[in-house]
Amino acid sequence: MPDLTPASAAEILMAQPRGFCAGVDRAIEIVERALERFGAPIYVRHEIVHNAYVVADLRRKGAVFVGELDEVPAGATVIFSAHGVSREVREDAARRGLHVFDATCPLVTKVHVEVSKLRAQGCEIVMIGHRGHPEVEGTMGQANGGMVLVESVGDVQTLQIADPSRLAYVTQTTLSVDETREIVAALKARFPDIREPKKQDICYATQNRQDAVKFMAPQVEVVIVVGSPNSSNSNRLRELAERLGVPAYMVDAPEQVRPEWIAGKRRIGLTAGASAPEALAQSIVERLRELGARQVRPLEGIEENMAFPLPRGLLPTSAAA
Ligand code: 0O3
Ligand code: SF4
Repeated sequence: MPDLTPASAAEILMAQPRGFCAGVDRAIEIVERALERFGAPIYVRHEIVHNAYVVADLRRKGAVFVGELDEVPAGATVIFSAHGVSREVREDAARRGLHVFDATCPLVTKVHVEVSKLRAQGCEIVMIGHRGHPEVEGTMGQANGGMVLVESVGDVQTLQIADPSRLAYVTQTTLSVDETREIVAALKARFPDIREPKKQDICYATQNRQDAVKFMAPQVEVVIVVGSPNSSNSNRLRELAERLGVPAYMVDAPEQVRPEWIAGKRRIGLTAGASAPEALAQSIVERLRELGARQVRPLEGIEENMAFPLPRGLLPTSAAA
């Protein structure tokens, strides 16, 4: 019989860091500033970041989210999401005469630049990532062929490479650090000359949020991750907690927290993916309090101070000159 007593006196441990990264902060600010400067509607190709709360908030303010550019009227303003776009999408926007602001995270753009350079040097490129994810489509769309996707160690074994002496790999920025290490080890075992990024493509925010879960998980009996179902980095946080032996759930609205998840638990860990706003995390804390949790304790962890500049056309007018 499961223990269904309320989480009375349970303590909530808050992971540090959690929530918004610099790329997400910048992407949302780009949409907000474009709305202020040009007025609604502002079109956004794909969800600006993978969070239902953020998307609903911007929609209320006048953003119109579209799947593809053919849904955008000629001459309108369109913003590319933080996950980046292929060259084809960029060229299509130019052909349609759209006014573009690019909210691609600079750390995703860095991988795009690397792909272009490697292709110019004649390298074939293995991309480690998740099929169908917009970042993977954008990054693989920087090359005209010559790239192959691997999602697992198993995929590495079946790779067909024309010239293993001219081979490199890049990765999605939001992958599991540990799983990627295993895939890279398999790649190096099969292709000892494979070139690797100078600094890993998994970004600082992904690394820090996973490290924070590793620190938090042994101290709690259940982990709640604030994040939407299509958020890759949020899913990786939930999986990581489970791999560390702690039951973990992902939610993007307070009413999704089920009483039985926390019944009888004395310590509840809370974290949030890079696209989940702190206001949403606090609404989950409120829900946990309603269910009987008492104290909230922020854990120690890295203080992030990364910030990326806005595109020129959206700077305050005095700074844009
Ligand atoms: O890439 P992911 O699904 O994790 O995207 P999110 O949830 O929107 O988070 C921001 C990360 C990003 C834009 C790509 O690095
Ligand atoms: Fe950029 Fe990393 Fe945030 Fe993605 S998770 S938007 S790469 S900082």
